[in-house]
Amino acid sequence: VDEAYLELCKHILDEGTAKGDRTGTGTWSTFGYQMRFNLQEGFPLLTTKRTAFRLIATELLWFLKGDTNVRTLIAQNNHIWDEWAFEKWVKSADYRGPDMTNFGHRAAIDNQFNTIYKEQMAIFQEKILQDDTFAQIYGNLGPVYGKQWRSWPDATGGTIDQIKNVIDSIKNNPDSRRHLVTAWNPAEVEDMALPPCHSLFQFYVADGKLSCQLYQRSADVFLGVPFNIASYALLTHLIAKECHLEVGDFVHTLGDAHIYKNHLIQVQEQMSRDARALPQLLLNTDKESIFDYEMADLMIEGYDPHPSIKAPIAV
Ligand code: THF
Repeated sequence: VDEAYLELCKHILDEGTAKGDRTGTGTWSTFGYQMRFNLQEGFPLLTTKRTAFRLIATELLWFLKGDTNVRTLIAQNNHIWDEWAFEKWVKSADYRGPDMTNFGHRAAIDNQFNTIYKEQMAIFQEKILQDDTFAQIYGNLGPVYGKQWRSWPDATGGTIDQIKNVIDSIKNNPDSRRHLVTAWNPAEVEDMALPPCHSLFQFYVADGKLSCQLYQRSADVFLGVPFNIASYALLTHLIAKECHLEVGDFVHTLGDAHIYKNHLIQVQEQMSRDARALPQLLLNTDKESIFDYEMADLMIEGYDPHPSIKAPIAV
């Protein structure tokens, strides 16, 4: 896994074009790339830097429950979505604090501003946890993954549960070529705090094994991709178990695959490290349904990575 991932990093550094982006950070970018991970070889959590399985798993369970509010994540000390909710608050008329225009970019380059930003972010997190009304308004990211996966609005005022449907179709018609879930809802993209990066995925059954392919339109290779690989590997394990199948391959197809310019030193550090043995995933075997899993049901065993490498997230 680390080998394929570091090969992607090398490909971008060798072939990438300097490209501006929405966040103003600047990237090295390539278009179109594919990796394949055999899930029988171990759980694909990178070993060349410590990658936080707990954050990946709590995020996936949050998607699967159909939740789109960051309060659930913050309550579990998972802060990977905070910036996108915070942005809604600081742009609203309810916000009275110091100017937070372009906070992500400014926090990364200006220490003094970073201190002020951190204070406001701490206030935001506290209000999300303490104030129900505030959390309902500003914790909600709009119709993002959880909403589209579990309750995509249909044409008659009802909703479609894509996860339930795809599990049923895998169980009842394994050879089908229509085991698809899409988070990219053109009618609702405008209302999302962030349009889905992992936009579409498909399952495939052969020889008693379940494989999954993801089309990811935009891939933040240093911070996002390690999470995305492990997240879809975990999803494939959960669905395979529910459908009484073994796991097959996870195929990861990338659109705009980029390395942010302020992640370059970190990527080079990681490329100098040697891969270690992959860990194993352990699932609590009591749970019948994929919708019943809690964090305590998911465990990683034998994970012995190199140390984590910090980098600023582009907002
Ligand atoms: N925006 C950007 N710019 N990149 C992304 O990868 C991304 N996501 C989600 C939504 N918007 C995105 C959020 N996913 C981290 C990892 C994944 C995220 C967001 C943040 C992160 O900062 N990870 C650090 C620290 C983790 C920690 O708190 O310990 C890391 O070192 O892994 C892609 O779906």
